[in-house]
Amino acid sequence: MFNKQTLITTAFSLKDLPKRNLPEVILCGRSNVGKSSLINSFFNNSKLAKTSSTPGKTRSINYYLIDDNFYIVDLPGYGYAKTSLKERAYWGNLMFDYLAASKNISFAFQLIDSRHKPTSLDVELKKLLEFHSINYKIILTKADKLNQSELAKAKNGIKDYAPQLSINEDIVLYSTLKSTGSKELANILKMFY
Ligand SMILES: Nc1nc2c(ncn2[C@@H]2O[C@H](COP(=O)(O)OP(=O)(O)OP(=O)(O)O)[C@@H](O)[C@H]2O)c(=O)[nH]1
Ligand SMILES: [Mg+2]
Repeated sequence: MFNKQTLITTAFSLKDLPKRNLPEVILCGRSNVGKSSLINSFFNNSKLAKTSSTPGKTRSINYYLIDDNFYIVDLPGYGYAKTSLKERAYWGNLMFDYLAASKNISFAFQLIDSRHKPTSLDVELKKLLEFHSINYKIILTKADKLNQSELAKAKNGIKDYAPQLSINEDIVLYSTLKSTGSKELANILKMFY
């Protein structure tokens, strides 16, 4: 399981999406939250996804084929203050159209920085996932930056954000530095084997 990872497609528009029908697991969340870093850390492959301390690194929809079983889809981040209005509109439309068009989205992870409250854009995206009946879990990233009681508080905060989620099963703490959360993630992704 999780042996081979290949960047298959870098799509800037919907016509570039892969034609092959495989389950898609999408990673979405604000710019800089750690989507691309999570891919590298989970698959222990630091050269797989491009990451940056400057928000807005991932501009395209990037498909990683995992073994020959499913795609992990790294989506461009949202909410970066310096993004131009034009780019924001581009992101919104791309995301909106992608979520509506792709029939293969099997699961979504919404990543939220464990130190910050969900933003209004997080809420919008979550509503979009719910509108399309996409099952999702929340990943609280950068868990190494908080202590145990702060992490417990962060998890509880998500209960207000998405009350239907179970604290123990649907909210995963993740850290690329401590590899917190890898086991939980593997447990979810093994459904594609
Ligand atoms: N301390 C710590 N830093 C992290 C962690 N995950 C990511 N980072 C840092 O956060 C920054 C942003 O990471 P990216 O993975 O590029 O973020 P992204 O969500 O892909 O951002 P966009 O591509 O702009 O949407 C980088 O400087 C990472 O090193 C983590 O678990 N712990
Ligand atoms: Mg990225």
